[in-house]
Amino acid sequence: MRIAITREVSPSIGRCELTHLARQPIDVERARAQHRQYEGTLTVLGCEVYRLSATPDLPDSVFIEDVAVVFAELAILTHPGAPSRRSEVPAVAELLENYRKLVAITAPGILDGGDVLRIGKRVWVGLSGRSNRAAVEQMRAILAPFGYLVEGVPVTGCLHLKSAVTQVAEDAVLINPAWVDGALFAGMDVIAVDPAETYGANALLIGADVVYPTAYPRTRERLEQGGISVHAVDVSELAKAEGAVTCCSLIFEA
Ligand code: CIR
Repeated sequence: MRIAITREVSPSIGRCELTHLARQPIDVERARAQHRQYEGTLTVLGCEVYRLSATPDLPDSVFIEDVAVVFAELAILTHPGAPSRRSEVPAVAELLENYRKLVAITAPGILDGGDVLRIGKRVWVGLSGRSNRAAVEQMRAILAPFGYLVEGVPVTGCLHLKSAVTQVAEDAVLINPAWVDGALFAGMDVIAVDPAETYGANALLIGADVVYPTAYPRTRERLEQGGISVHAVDVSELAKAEGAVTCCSLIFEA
């Protein structure tokens, strides 16, 4: 069974962390409606969706990807780079422990799940404002017994590694080459975002389908021309909080 854990949009999302965007008012009801449609798409793609509730003290908790990284063998709880997000972890841990053994990243390591890209047994970790080398070392030690190769990757100009690159097919990635070096993915098909769609590299691969924001039609066309099946979702309200499609769920096989 494929499970997707999501977390309700907090009533205080307007007080979210912001790094690259100027603060704009966020319509909570609209964000919630978009989030429910996103969950509906996950259901259509075969996920059993479990939604955790949110509280006003956790403005960013809808971006659940950042607090855990789930592997087949275990789950890693992160130590989020933004201190305001560290209290998001316990509720997610409580649910995840039903499915996986849990291991935690600890200080001085900082890690956001948005910086972790896993393809097969390779794991790239963005060295961003939210994740550091100490966390990469901890991940390497945790994952080495299972044969994963963990590599720290410089990321510039964006929040997380997965703002710059995501997997869109078994052997293809979608990247913004201004933010991450495409040479890292030698041997795979590398599809670049349309230059006018800077934030368009974040896509969520589920099976052979891709969940993708409606905001980037030109890049979407590139994906479809590459034979990729795209399910478009409007996440414009969540994008004001610097969120996109990978960050709103934790997806794994039970
Ligand atoms: C933050 O800055 O932490 C949130 N406002 C946005 C997090 C988005 N997370 C993600 O893309 N993985």
